[in-house]
This record gives sequence, C-alpha cells and structure tokens, in this order.
Amino acid sequence: MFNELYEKQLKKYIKITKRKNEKTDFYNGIYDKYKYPVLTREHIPLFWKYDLDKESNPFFMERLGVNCVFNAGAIKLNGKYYIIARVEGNDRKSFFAVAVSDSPVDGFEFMDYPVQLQDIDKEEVNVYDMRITQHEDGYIYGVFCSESKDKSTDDLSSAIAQAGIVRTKDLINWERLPNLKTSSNQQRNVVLHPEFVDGKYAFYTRPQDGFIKTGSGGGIGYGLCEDIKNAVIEKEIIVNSRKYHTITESKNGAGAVPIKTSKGWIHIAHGVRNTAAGLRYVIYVFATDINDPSKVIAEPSGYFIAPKEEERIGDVSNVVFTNGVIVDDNNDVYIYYASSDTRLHVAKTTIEKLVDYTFNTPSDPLRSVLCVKQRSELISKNLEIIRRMNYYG
Ligand code: BGC
Ligand code: BMA
Repeated sequence: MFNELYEKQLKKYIKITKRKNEKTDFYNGIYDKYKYPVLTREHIPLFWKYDLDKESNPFFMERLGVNCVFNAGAIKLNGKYYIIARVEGNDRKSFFAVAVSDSPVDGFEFMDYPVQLQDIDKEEVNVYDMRITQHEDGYIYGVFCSESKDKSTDDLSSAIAQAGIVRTKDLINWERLPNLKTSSNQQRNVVLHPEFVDGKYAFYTRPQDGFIKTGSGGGIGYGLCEDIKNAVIEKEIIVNSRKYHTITESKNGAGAVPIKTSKGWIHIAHGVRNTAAGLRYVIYVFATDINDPSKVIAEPSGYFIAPKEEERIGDVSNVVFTNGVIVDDNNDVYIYYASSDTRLHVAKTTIEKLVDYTFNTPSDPLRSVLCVKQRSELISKNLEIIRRMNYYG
C-alpha cells in the first residue's frame, strides 16, 4: 500500500518534470507565451514533503507541504539554465531553491536541498524574491528581501523589509554578506547592477515609508556603494517615479537584472495599482542610458505583461511578477514570471524585439484626451495604408 501510494505520486512528479512545453497561440508580436508553467508546487521532489519511512508515516502523508513556487531569479551557467525560485511552505515561510534544466522552457528539476542561508540575524523571519546578478567582479550575487517583525507597532502584519545579500560561484555554496544599509527603513525589490559604475557597486532600490505604503517613497531608486562586504548606500536618488493614474500609481519596483543592449539597459520591472479588488501587479519595461544606468531614456506606455486567464487566479490573485530573465547565447530572451504568487511561467522574446518594443512603443501621454489623440494618429495612418492596399490590391 505505502509503496503503491509512493509510486503513484512519483509517476505524477516524473510526468510533470518531463513534460515538454509548447508555445501558446497568444500573440502580440512582442513575446510568445508557453503553455505550461515551468515550475509549480507539483515540481517539488516528494522527499521534501513526505516522510518516506513506512514506520513513522504509515498513511504516506505529506508532513511538510509546499504551497507554491513562484518569483524566481534566473541565470545560464556552463550551458545549463538555472532558476532560483521562491518556494513557500504550507507554513507561509518562503525560502530559495535552485532548479536546473538543459532547456530554458521545460525539464526543470530541483537540486536535492533548498538553499541553506547562513543565519546572521535571529530577527529575520521570512526571505523572498532573489535577483541573481552575474557581476563583473567574478561573483554571482543574490539580492533578496529579508523580512522581520516590526516591533514598534501592535499591528501583527507590520514588517520591516531589508535587502539581504549572498554570493556564490557555483549556486551551491552561498556566502551571506551583511544586509544593505540605506537611509530608508524599508527596502524591497533591490537589484544589483551587473557592472561597476564609477568603480562602485550600483543598486536599484525601492525605498518606502511603511511596509505596504510607499508614503514619500517615490519609485525605483538607485545608489552606489563602495564595499559589497559592508554595503552602505549614502545617497539614494529616484530614477523611475510612480505616476498618477498609470500602472505604477501605488508602487513600482525593479524586477529582473537590467539587460545590456546596444541602445541602453533594458529593465523589466513591476507596477502596482490599487483597485476595489485589491492590488493589481503588472510587468512593465523601461530603459536607462548605457553610460549612466540611473538615467531613464525610454519607457513604453502601459504594461508589458499583465495577468491573463488562469494567471489571474492564485494565492494572491491578479498578480504577475518577475525577478529573473535569461539572455541566451543567440540573443533569445526568456522572461520567468510568476502569476498570482502561485506558479512560474516563461515568456520568450529576442533582444532585437525587446529593443524595438522599448524604443519604438509610444510613451504614456498620461491623459485620456491625449491617449485618444495618440491612438487616432495610429488609426489615420493605418486607414491610409489600408486604402492604398485596396487601391493597388
Ligand atoms: C509577502 C510578500 C509581499 C509583501 C508585501 C510579504 O510578507 O511575503 O509576498 O510582497 O509581504 O505585501
Ligand atoms: C510583493 C512582492 C512579491 C509578490 C507581490 C504580490 O510586494 O515582493 O513577493 O509577488 O508582493 O503579493
């Protein structure tokens, strides 16, 4: 009985991890979407959840269930594709786990153990959303959110979020460095830039007044630091502000590590607006100057990816979120994005398309009347083309 139950679940696990992915018929010309999520809770090895000892677990029960697998950093290393996912147990605590595959779109399997972070702060309760930066100093860095209880209030849901930093060369042994220090007492969505700027480490930050409320925190920030082993940002500036009645009205934050292109650094970030149904998270794109990664030089209007169909539903519905992108050797770009804090998907584009999208999509004119004008110009240009086609055709 025990063995049968085990084998049945094992078959399901093998089926899901060996399942081949395929493109959907979703079309916008900008990226393709894949049918199956690349990681879900079903991808978690059985030996992470069940006690496989018949004596101590006669009913073959899950002892330590996993709730979801989502927001992930990503990197290609020695020809393999690695995803560093946020895994959340049934106990609501998140941790990091590395999954690897020979393919960017399917076949991901977790390494035997989750990432074992060094315990440097007894107050730290939860960790999540690791960004993986292959830095020119030779290390691979992971920057993540380290959360602890806010003891200054009786509100039990109030927390202090800080940026934790680890580094590795092999994705197995991780050296933990002290958390980043900035003048804001809340930091989430911190991303390390892959190159030195003026000989210093450059971080994208997201200062906030409160844990959920941005307060005076105006958007995605930026700052330099001298020493990564004791990272302090003295001066933080806002590079990409939140704006009224846009997709970033409530919050925005850096997502994946910026992608270097001939026209500038391309950032795939997230924007949040509030609705009667709660916060809505979408993914958007902007670019910064190749020589000054704090200077925004392009920002296509609206969202790049928004939750669609089954992506809308999950633990925290109406959310898409990304913190990991892989640029392949042939300039294909894989965007790993999670939906509704539940599962991880992949979308595929190319550097060429991403550059075209970023630099040739009109920007948001910020007012309905101007948006109609913008759209009418497109319509009249197109009607002219259609008329000509009919005439010659
Ligand atoms: C959750 C995150 C969330 C944050 C703000 C944290 O406690 O783990 O997923 O982004 O709160 O809502
Ligand atoms: C946050 C993020 C994510 C999460 C999102 C929606 O602020 O840091 O971890 O996907 O909220 O819950």
